[in-house]
Amino acid sequence: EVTEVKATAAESGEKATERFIENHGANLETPKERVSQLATEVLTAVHDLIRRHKVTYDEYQAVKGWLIQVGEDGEWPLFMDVWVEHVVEEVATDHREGSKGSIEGPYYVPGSPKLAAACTLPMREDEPGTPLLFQGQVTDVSGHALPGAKIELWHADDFGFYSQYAPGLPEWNLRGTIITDDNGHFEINTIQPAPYQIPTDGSCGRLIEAAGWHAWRPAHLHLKVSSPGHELLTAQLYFQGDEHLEDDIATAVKPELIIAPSPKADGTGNEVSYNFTLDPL
Ligand code: MBD
Ligand code: FE
Repeated sequence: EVTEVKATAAESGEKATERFIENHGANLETPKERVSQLATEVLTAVHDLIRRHKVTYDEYQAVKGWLIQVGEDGEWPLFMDVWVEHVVEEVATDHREGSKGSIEGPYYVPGSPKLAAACTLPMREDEPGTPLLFQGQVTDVSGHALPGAKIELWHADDFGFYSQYAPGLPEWNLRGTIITDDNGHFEINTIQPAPYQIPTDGSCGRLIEAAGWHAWRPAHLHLKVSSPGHELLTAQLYFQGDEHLEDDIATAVKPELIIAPSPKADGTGNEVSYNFTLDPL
């Protein structure tokens, strides 16, 4: 029987940090002028804030200790993706005419198992949760179907845990790479994920608690949709009626990304259609 696992900040953070270093090892060559300008503006913003709020020595040392601890907990990927990435995504996709995207978040793993257009995501025999049939089509901005498009789908389980970042889950649980059929269609069987609470026992959790915030993201599906000659679409889909659509800790919800699954006629769970439109490169 499937039971709830306990994920700790230290475990999931350490894995997210390891993964990040594996996938983003190369150093970016950025002109000195740009580095200097951006670094100066960040530091000046901090200096201004210290003056405006008369930040004390005790507060300065507390922040220093907290920053050190974020690294020790491996929570820099989590911190950056929760509180910063949404603005980078906004700037990067500003020009697009096709589907809206959203942030990648800290739990993407490349190379998930390849699946046919009509498929079931890898899951446990008694995977808990409401079954979801998720179907649709991938097209370009003129509405032409994109056969052979790649949809990487990953999401949390019914307890809010991601495979490879929480103990006790099969390696590729609820992760797959789906290839669209000759008409650009896909038809994926999975389960509806649960709302996700970012780890509360690490440094990000300490910040949330100290600030009186909450740690929740609405339930979501993560996707990367791609096809040669088109821009990669990184997106998330959310569920209508979720109590955290309006106060996502990661500020990553857009109205275009909210789906409303309805009960299937045969009573075996829910179904929903969603189409993806990819911009040309
Ligand atoms: C998640 O699952 C997520 O998608 C983001 C953005 C941050 C933390 C956990
Ligand atoms: Fe997520």
